[in-house]
This record gives sequence, C-alpha cells and structure tokens, in this order.
Amino acid sequence: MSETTNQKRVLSCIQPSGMLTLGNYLGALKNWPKMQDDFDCIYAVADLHAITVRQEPAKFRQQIYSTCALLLAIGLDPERSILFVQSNVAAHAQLGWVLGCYTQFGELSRMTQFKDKAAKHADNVNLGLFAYPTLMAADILLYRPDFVPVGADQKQHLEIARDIALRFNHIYGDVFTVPEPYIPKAGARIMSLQDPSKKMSKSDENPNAWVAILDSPDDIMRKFKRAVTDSDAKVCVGADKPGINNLIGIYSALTGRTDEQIAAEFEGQGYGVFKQRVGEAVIEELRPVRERYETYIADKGELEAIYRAGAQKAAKFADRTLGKAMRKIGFAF
Ligand code: ATP
Ligand code: LTN
Repeated sequence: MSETTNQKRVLSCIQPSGMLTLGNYLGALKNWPKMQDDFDCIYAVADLHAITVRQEPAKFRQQIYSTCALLLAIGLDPERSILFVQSNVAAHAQLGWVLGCYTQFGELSRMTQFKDKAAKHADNVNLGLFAYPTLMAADILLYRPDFVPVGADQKQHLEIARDIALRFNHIYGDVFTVPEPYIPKAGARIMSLQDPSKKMSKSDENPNAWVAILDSPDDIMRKFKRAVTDSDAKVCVGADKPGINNLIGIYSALTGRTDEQIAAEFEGQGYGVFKQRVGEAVIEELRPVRERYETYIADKGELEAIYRAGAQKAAKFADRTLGKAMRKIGFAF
C-alpha cells in the first residue's frame, strides 16, 4: 500500500492481551482481511494500551508475537496492508500526549470501559487506564482513516475520538478526518457462554465462558455443549432467552443466515443438536486459522521482519499528520 491511492482507508488495532477470543474474532478480526479487497488497510497490535494492566515481561513479548502471527493467520497480507506494532511508531505516544490536552476530565470519566476496568483492578487505577481513549484517538487520527472496524463495546471510544478530531479541527482547521465506526451486524457483541448477560471476555476467570481462537476442536465442542441456555428447548430468538440468542448470533455471524432461517433449520430439534451444530461451525471456521498460526509463530525472524517493515511504512503516514498537528498548535516542530 502506498501513501497516495484514491481508495478509502481503514484502520484498526487489537491489544496483545492474552488469548484472543471468538468474541474478538466475530466482533472485529473476521472483517479485517475482507476489507483488504475494498480499502487501504492499516492494522496494528496495540501494545502500549496493554500496559494499563500489569504485564509479565517475557509473557507480554510472547503475546505480541502471538498476536502478530494470528493477524497473519486470519489472512492479513503484509504486501497489501500495513501491519505493525504500535510502540514501534513513536508518533502514537507523542500525539496521545497532545490530544490529552484537548480532552476533558469529565468526558473521560464517563467511559464505561474505564469504570469497569477501574472496578476490576481497584489496586491499579493508573493514569494510562484513564487516558486510554486519548491514545486510541491518536492511533486512529494519525492515519486519517474513513472507517474503523471494531466490536460494539468500542463505540464509545470511537465517539470520543470523533469529538476530539472535531474540536481540534474547529480550532486549527482541517488536520484530522472524522472517522466512522464500522460495526458488524452479526457478531458485534458475543456474550459469555456461562453468563450471557456479560460480554465474552478473555479476562473471565471461568475458562468455559469463552472460546479462544486457538482452542482445540475438543475444547471448543465441550464449551458449546456446556453453554448455559434456558428450559424452553425451542431454537428461536426470545426476550428471556439470552443464552440461545447468543448462540443464534454466533451461528448467524458464521453462516450469514438470518434468525428466521436458523429457527426454521432447527425446527422441532432440541438444544443439544443446535449446540453441536454451532460448535461444529466454530471449529470449521477456526481450524484453518489455527493451522496457519502454527506456521507463522514458528518463524519469529520472519514475523519481526514483517512488523518492522510495517512500522516504517506506518511512520510515514503518522509523522506527516503529527507534524501538521504540532505546527498548527505552534510548536517549533
Ligand atoms: P478484555 O476482554 O480483556 O476486556 P477485549 O477483548 O474487550 O479485552 P480487545 O482485545 O482490545 O479487548 O478487543 C479487540 C476487539 O475485539 C475490539 O474491536 C472489541 O470491540 C472486540 N471485542 C472484544 N470482545 C468482544 C465480544 N465479546 N463481542 C464482540 N466483539 C468483541
Ligand atoms: N481499545 C481497542 C483497541 C484499540 C483500537 C485502537 C481499536 C487500540 N487502539 C484504534 C481501533 C482503533 C479495543 O479494541 N479494546
């Protein structure tokens, strides 16, 4: 990808925080390779964001490699897209600081992710956790993207990035583009398999609540068979059927079928059959990803070459926007 094409641009990032889940996959990652056909795409591993919670150094580095390998395994092509690690492009931290000075305490205090994570890690409510959305705004605004593909839980962060861009442009003229979120219709919010009132999250201490993209087929099937449902035994969407609604959502995201088509497909069959089919569909979707992952993770030298080359290309875009913003503010930059 060069700096001068007429295609619309896409940017997204994912944190290297442990095992990525089926929620991350269906809510965000699944769309990323497809978008390469129609857009100029820039994708990054958001390692700076990951230290808002304490990381063990060796494990952290391994997770960064692992996330890069996974992005290649889902089909990101470093020849067509830019793939890099956030901390390798200094402009993110630089613009993050600057944007923090254009963001109010009150608006950051309203972020639900901050409130949730602060409650969860009450012993480490650090400034980085609070300022997380300003760094995320920097990630986005540096590349002037048109679309940002994310799961529904990131919508609020996208809105604050848009607000910051508008505010900055209002003062200094046209520096940033105001990006649109790109949230999938099916799969935007995958819920826990054990408590479908909560989102599926890798930080859930019950491993049966989430499916990792790299889980073995046996583990995946076991988790779906144990998924919490209700006593109705009829496969259809219903107000008081959060477990089944979630399984229908997963099946729909994988097969492209509508809720009605799914209800018709399983008419007269119990939950046992349905859970088995959802498990099989997930296994088949993830099997090639896991196989390709094994190849990429086995060659760290090649992985490193890919993300370092990506950082060089990314820095060209990022430095240009950073320079423009800095000069508008009045820095002798
Ligand atoms: P944690 O679960 O540890 O809070 P996370 O998985 O929400 O972290 P990221 O790894 O940064 O955080 O999320 C990466 C992407 O996956 C984001 O676009 C997010 O919207 C999406 N995502 C995360 N969980 C889900 C989910 N349960 N359903 C749909 N999309 C999700
Ligand atoms: N906060 C995001 C990860 C993220 C991101 C970004 C997503 C960091 N920077 C820029 C899109 C664009 C999350 O998914 N939890």
